[in-house]
Amino acid sequence: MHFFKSAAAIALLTGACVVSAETGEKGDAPVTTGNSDRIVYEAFVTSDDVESVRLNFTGTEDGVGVLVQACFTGISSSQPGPYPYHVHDFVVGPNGNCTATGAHLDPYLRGEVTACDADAPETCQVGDLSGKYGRASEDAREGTWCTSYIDKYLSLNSDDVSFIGNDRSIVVHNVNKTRIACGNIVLATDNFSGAGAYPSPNATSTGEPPIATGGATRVGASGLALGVILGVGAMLL
Ligand SMILES: *[C@@H]1O[C@H](CO)[C@@H](O)[C@H](O)[C@H]1NC(C)=O
Ligand SMILES: *[C@@H]1O[C@H](CO)[C@@H](O)[C@H](O)[C@H]1NC(C)=O
Ligand SMILES: *[C@@H]1O[C@H](CO)[C@@H](O)[C@H](O)[C@H]1NC(C)=O
Ligand SMILES: *[C@@H]1O[C@H](CO)[C@@H](O)[C@H](O)[C@H]1NC(C)=O
Ligand SMILES: *[C@@H]1O[C@H](CO)[C@@H](O)[C@H](O)[C@H]1NC(C)=O
Ligand SMILES: [Cu+2]
Repeated sequence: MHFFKSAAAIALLTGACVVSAETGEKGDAPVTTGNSDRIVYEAFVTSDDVESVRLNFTGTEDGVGVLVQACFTGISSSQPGPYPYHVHDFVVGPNGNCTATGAHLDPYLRGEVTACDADAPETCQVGDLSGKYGRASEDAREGTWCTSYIDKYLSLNSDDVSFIGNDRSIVVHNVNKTRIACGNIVLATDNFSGAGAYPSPNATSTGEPPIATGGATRVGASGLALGVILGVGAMLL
């Protein structure tokens, strides 16, 4: 990470060609809309090495993007940071198996060979939260370290390929990318019509999301399965 940043900085200073952002095979991630601020998803992540990581995903007043609030507490000093964390494709496996969560949420098939350029977040994998907004600090060892930001590419609408609810998870890694804890993203509050029923009339992204008709979850899952196949290497991260 630091290497890439330094390289880019040096390139800028010398007027040389800057490491460019990598656009997904299906284009950059479009800005999402229709994310109601009355919908909240949350994730609770814990393991032997991680006391707790809590994340909230809330819609916004204008419906653009998703507010992410995250607090990391009590990470074992045996795990070196700073800590990457991402939205992964699948739920946590039996016995808390983090490998079963698959790769990062990457519906636009951007891959991760080229590191995320935080200055061009639309080009990053949608689920690469730490790539876009920074890894969690080692301050989370002794106490609690929190962060919050609005990500314009996550979606709270089940018919969007960047939907983070149902069947997705959060994985926290150590600095070497080893998965040290994981937890599922679940619906916490839906103040429209009762749990489980989302307003979905105009829940599409701007731009041209590659959404087919049919069950949103299945469409998302098959698109993501393709992403996993294309990026088997990613499974190891
Ligand atoms: C998530 O939201 C709940 C309810 O608003 C709040 O109590 C909690 O502190 C939030 N968690 C984080 C990590 O922001
Ligand atoms: C964890 O999940 C992966 C992928 O699903 C699987 O290959 C592996 O055998 C599982 N490990 C354990 C200990 O269950
Ligand atoms: C992380 O990687 C460094 C060097 O790359 C190594 O010295 C260290 O033991 C690794 N730590 C863990 C917890 O894997
Ligand atoms: C649901 O929305 C109503 C009206 O906006 C509000 O009065 C109520 O407090 C909300 N309930 C929850 C649980 O957010
Ligand atoms: C969403 O749908 C409502 C009612 O169908 C409509 O009034 C509103 O303009 C739509 N919003 C967008 C962004 O399309
Ligand atoms: Cu990850």
